[in-house]
Amino acid sequence: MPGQRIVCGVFLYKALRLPLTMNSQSKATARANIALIKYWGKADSSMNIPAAGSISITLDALCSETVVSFKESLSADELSLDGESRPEYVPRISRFLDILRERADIKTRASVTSKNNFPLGAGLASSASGFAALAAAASAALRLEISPRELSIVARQGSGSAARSVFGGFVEMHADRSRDGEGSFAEPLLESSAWHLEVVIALTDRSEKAVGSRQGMNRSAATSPYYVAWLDASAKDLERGRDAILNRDFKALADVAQSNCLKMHSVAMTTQPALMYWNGATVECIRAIQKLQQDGVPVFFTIDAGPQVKAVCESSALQHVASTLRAVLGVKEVILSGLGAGVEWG
Ligand code: 2P0
Repeated sequence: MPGQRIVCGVFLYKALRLPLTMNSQSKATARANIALIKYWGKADSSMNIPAAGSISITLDALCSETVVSFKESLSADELSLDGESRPEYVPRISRFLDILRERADIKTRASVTSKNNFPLGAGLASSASGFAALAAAASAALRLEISPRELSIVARQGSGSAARSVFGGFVEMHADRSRDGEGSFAEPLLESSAWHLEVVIALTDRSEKAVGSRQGMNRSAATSPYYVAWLDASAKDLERGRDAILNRDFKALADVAQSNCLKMHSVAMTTQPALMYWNGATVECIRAIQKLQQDGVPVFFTIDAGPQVKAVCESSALQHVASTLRAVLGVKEVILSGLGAGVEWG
């Protein structure tokens, strides 16, 4: 049950009260997710509450593995990301760890070591898997007794999409700004084993994007003439997306996911200055997928804040979709992924 404390399975964590000073280490893994009904805009920046709900699928193939070590010997938090020290990200990580330190009533600094098996900042949801893994590892290292829902609320404060990566399969994120953000959490909608979908990610550019999602969505809210219409449409799209998933209706999910993706990018493109996340190969991938659809192949596209195209398909179409996208000019690599699990410890 969402409201229960964590007492079993991967969420097993016994509350061992530690002294207020401590040296303690834990490791957690979280997977990236891609939104089929997207989050683009905040209701409250200080608590990082989204302006609308969202629905995602958690991907098996894209992982962040994070070790957090609280050490009395440290005078400041430190971060190693894929083998490199990244001091520019430390202030954001420190603010996030402060939420958990306050809960645990300690001030001890932490060393954070995170490894990702995919490019960061390229529209592949690295902040989602990264902050979900960080929240899980840090709360375990601090021996906090925390429910999956509470973990999702904590992860949201690091990155909105991270709230969804706490869970596996099909996940819905709620956008309730009341009760100090306690109503804004993700929860499972359908287990991955209940509907076998596959994802083909066409990588068209591995470099980090010029404008990050956070800055981009805030700019869209301030300047796009379509922002209010986008939020209005989100409520209906959420309902359609949720129904399609619960009914395992591929055609209905394809229709609403593609339409929602294009609405989000219409808002991005009409932001000032324009947020043009696509490149030429992105457009060619969309055309290739539209051609497959005309030929009756069960596939649809979605694109996040970057130039990569994610093609979601039924299992029977996986090899056909993968070979089609691999052949598109400008596609550098395709990554195949099934749907994956939520956070795991150890
Ligand atoms: C999503 N994206 O729903 C949408 C689609 C990008 C495009 O969630 O400011 O990195 O850290 O809460 O979570 C990216 O936004 O933003 C995102 P913050 P986040 O997946």
